[in-house]
Amino acid sequence: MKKNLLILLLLSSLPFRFSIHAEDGYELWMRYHTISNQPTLKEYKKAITNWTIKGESAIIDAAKKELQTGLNGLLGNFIPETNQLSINGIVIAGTINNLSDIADAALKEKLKHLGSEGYVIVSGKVNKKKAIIIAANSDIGVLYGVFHFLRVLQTQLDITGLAIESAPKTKIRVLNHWDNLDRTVERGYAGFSLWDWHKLPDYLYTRYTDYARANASIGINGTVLTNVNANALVLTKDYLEKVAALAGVFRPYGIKVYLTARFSAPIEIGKLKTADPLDPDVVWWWNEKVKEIYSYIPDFGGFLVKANSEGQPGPQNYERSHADGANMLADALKPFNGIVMWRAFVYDNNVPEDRAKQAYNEFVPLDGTFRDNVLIQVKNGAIDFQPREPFHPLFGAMPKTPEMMEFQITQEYLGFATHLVYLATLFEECLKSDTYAKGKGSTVASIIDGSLEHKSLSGMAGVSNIGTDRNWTGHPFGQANWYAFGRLAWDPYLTSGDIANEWIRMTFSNSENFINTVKSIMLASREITVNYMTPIGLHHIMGRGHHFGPGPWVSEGRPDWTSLYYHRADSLGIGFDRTSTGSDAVSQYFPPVRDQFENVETCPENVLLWFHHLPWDYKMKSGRTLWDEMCYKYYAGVDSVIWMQKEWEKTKGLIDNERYNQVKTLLKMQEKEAIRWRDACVLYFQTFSKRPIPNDLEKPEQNLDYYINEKFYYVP
Ligand code: GCV
Repeated sequence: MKKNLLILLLLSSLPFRFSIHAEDGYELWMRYHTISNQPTLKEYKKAITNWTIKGESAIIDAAKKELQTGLNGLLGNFIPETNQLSINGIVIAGTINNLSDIADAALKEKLKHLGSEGYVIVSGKVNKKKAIIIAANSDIGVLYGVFHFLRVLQTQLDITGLAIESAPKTKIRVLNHWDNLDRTVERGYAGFSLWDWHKLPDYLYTRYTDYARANASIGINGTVLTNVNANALVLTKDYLEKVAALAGVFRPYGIKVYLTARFSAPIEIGKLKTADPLDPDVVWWWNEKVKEIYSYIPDFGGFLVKANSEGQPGPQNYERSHADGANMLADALKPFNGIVMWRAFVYDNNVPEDRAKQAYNEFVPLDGTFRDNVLIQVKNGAIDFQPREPFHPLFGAMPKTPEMMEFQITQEYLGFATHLVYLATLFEECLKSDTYAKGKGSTVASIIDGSLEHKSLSGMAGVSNIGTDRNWTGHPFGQANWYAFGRLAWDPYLTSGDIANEWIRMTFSNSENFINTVKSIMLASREITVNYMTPIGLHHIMGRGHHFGPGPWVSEGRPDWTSLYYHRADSLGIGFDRTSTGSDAVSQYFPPVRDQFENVETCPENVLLWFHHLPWDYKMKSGRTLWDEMCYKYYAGVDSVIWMQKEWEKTKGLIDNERYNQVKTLLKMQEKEAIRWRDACVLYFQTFSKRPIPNDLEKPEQNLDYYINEKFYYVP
């Protein structure tokens, strides 16, 4: 007994950073391990001796809990809550109303411009004593401010002269879970769905709370719980009770719940004969359904809808338009302040038109006909979350309609959860693209944040990569993509480098050595993946259905689900001609972007084959032929994965062994898969080019048949 006690005492006296549990990644970027840099720790301890958060609400309770946990962990000892304001080193947080005694005019003025979710964090004096003040206009602003303050400490910034002001630039910042009610996740690679529908509404895992904490910490304020390939069952009473239970867990973290609405629900669960959006019975049914939903979830956010796409029902089944469908739902939601996120991801295999053009063709004529609580949710590119796509031509083409971004965080086309691909660079590339919708400077970011057309409704959605895996995302670096999505939804003008810097510090270490190495891996990783998968603008050449691994030979089934449709390789050359002599998709872009893509000389080489069908001996800027360039890109992709491994090995000993080894193993797997991509693609395209692989490149070990005949069973 005595011996056990001694061991316990010994263990509890160890600093937090030598945590006795394995580093399994569960804590994400909210690790709050004690700061190991002694001078910084000393400085922080001097500056932070006590804390208080004014106000009373579930959100304020969440903020208190977070601040208490965060400070205790980071500073390595208990930091007490106090009511005494005349002490040095107090952190004081609250809404401006609750801080009116201590807030000066300047602080009040600042908050006037920061809206309902913004906050300020300032170093100042209260009762002549040094204090740090976190002030906001609302409780949720206080919680966001607390998370930001903890981030400042986690990333070890100077806290002597804090003068932070922050407010989200977009209004709706949501994760889209493609989670089914049987707990499978469409395109999910991190286990099963977090939502344990069977045990809901009674059993509430602490993971639900940690999910909400993680989202709130990066400013995400909504979650669509269910798959866009929707099941009407979730709209029935039994499920609404379960949804309400989840909403109850998320509410203290400012996260609203949304559901996907299956357009045919009035037939499937309402026993109506039709789902025609103009039919009075259908309108009545949705109105009653929406009322029922709000009786369970008073702050329900609204619906996300995939209609008339990939077999999903929609208004076009009744010869009605997307606007007819969206408006009918919007009218039902309007009295409750709910919104509709109507997806623009539509294409029809019966339409002989280039798939890349269809969304634009369908939606642009509807501009101005949507209700004011409808947003059109547009994928970043016109095809489907490819490793590289030019930005979607719909951005900026519907000036009267709020357009929100849909990014895919889960790596459906980027190697699932075995490839380290930091997606913030992809997100940033798209957000920074200039659409020229209203002349120079009409970036995608300025469209989706509503600033270009002065829209009050704006938003960003991210298709979640989260599941029941202990570390949430399967690959430890998948966490960075969740993190980056949230940060960019809050501020689409942040850079991927700055976001990586924050995330690495909070998730792994503040060691400069470690940060520099890992940041360079992260920032290069997406281009590396493009190189070994789809260089020079190739796209959609993944394995059939599951999209795992290469499948440039995929040729059966509906044409726009084959690879041949996209790469169009033949004996003369390769690429999809989308210029005015081809499908003319370029005409959907504003000039001068249209002209830039149209002209083979000015078209960026990284999207060349997206827009042009070019001969194998076409001269690239490097002086090489197109064929040789393609080979070199594929080989460079694999070489770079080997480089990533070597870089990662330099970090041994700088972080815990568990995560170090996990990433090491995954990088090895990534190399294997990159080789498969390279060899399969080069061998396949060689059957058309009839040219040799350049002499200085090693030859593939297997032949093409080997790759074509490889079978992957039960791919997630
Ligand atoms: C949810 C792609 C994916 C589908 C997904 C669809 C969509 O086609 O492969 O799994 O369906 O996009 O975004 O609706």
